[in-house]
Amino acid sequence: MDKKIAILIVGLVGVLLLAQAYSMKTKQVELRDMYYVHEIGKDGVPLHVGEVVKVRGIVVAPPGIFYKAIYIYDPSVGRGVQVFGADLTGIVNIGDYVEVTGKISQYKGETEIVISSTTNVTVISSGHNFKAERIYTDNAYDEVYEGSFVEVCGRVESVSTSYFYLNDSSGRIQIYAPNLNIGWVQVGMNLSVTGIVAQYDTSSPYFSYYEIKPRFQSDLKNVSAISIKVTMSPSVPAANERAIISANITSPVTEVYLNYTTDSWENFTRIAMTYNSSTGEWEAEIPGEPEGTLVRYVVEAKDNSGLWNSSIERKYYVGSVGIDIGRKAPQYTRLRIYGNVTAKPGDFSPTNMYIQNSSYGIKVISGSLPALNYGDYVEVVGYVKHSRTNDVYVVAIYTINESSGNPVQPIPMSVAEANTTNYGALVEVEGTIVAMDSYGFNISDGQGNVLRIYNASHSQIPWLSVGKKVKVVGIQSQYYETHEVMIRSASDVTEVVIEINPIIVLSLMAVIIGGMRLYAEK
Ligand SMILES: [Ca+2]
Repeated sequence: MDKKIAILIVGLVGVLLLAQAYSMKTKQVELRDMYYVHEIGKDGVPLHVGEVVKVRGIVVAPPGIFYKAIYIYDPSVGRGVQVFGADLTGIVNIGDYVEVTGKISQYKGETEIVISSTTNVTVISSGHNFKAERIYTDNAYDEVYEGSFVEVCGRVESVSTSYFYLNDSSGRIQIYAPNLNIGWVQVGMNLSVTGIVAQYDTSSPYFSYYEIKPRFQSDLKNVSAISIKVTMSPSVPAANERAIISANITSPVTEVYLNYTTDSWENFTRIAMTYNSSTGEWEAEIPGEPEGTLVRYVVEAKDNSGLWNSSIERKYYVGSVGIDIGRKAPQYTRLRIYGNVTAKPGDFSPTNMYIQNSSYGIKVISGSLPALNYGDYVEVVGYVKHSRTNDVYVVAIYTINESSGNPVQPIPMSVAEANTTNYGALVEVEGTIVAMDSYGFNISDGQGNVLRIYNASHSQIPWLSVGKKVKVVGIQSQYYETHEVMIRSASDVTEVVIEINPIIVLSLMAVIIGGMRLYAEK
């Protein structure tokens, strides 16, 4: 090889390597929400394990309680995560709002953010008020609550040296407190426990052994055995409309309060509830709030022996919110959403459908859906549910068909984009069939990206075969690690006939004829 050319090649390779090193160094670490951090695959391992991310939250378990770990909690979504790896004593305090840069990891089934140095944590602001979300004991035995800061109340079922079981009759949860004094805890006691939902599961798939870890001795309290059930009217108040909260309490009580907040318990209002002798319930009003406000409330009552207990925390969005907001709402938040029907009841199941507004869609589940057509504009009132499969949907309290409309135009999307996002929307993708099975088929874009097409409607499409290029319309969805497009009927799949450009054909013919002539002339 010519020496000059060799030097040139070496120089070029050097420049390329430098450019790559530079781009890696300057690669932006993305700020991610707690939903992203907690996305898992069907083995229970975080989908984004090994990825370096930024997350923000309030320190609810400070350094020194769980060895080198702290817990941060984002009250706006009701999710938190363990931060592990460097001793943060003297760096962060309880109530600090912090930004953490670290690697998504997992230990014994629990998702964590691993930091390598104290410089990976920055305190944004300090002295925040926060409150554990009061949930059912059975809620805590769920991947969806892992890392959350919660309070449960129930009856002690059994006691061991370092843990005990608590049950409010929804299902028991282990309270793991090896560093606290629990010698006084006895079977039959009614206790309130505040702490972190954690997991200690030693084998895959990681869907067992959830527990609550109280932080301080004061996180364990004797409470009343009374049960407080709350209802709200209307189901979701309109903008500036007051909500009437009613509490049904099983036993005589001396004091009843409604606590509510519009800023995730940074500040809250406490109102004495009044007894309505005609209904036998305690009542108070939450005043009207602006459209889109997220309101949280809890009812607290004191029994004859001076012990307190509380209701489950309830949440609602005032007025209506966009489907994009609804998809990120905390677990069990009540809301009103509007959208056009993209998958009718019966397409996938008689008890579900999909609606969409702008680029976002969502599944709606109900045992009594009206007869609907594509494009119908509907109002849905219900509550949001996140599932560990990374699916999110609304369980409808009621659905009203507002008006008929034109079917939604599918959003054109590449195979690669459909494989990395989930908007719950009606999309259109194109690719070549590379595999088929009884539940659907896979398409490829020819550039290494393969997308699952799920035949959720069990449609008969006999003409499909491997190698055919197809255009697919369907609902974009996610099931654990699998991103997929769900077809609604056989007509959602059409064959793409490879068109022959006449100009190219003519040019090719001209070249061939020219070549033949040249050959003949020789
Ligand atoms: Ca887990």
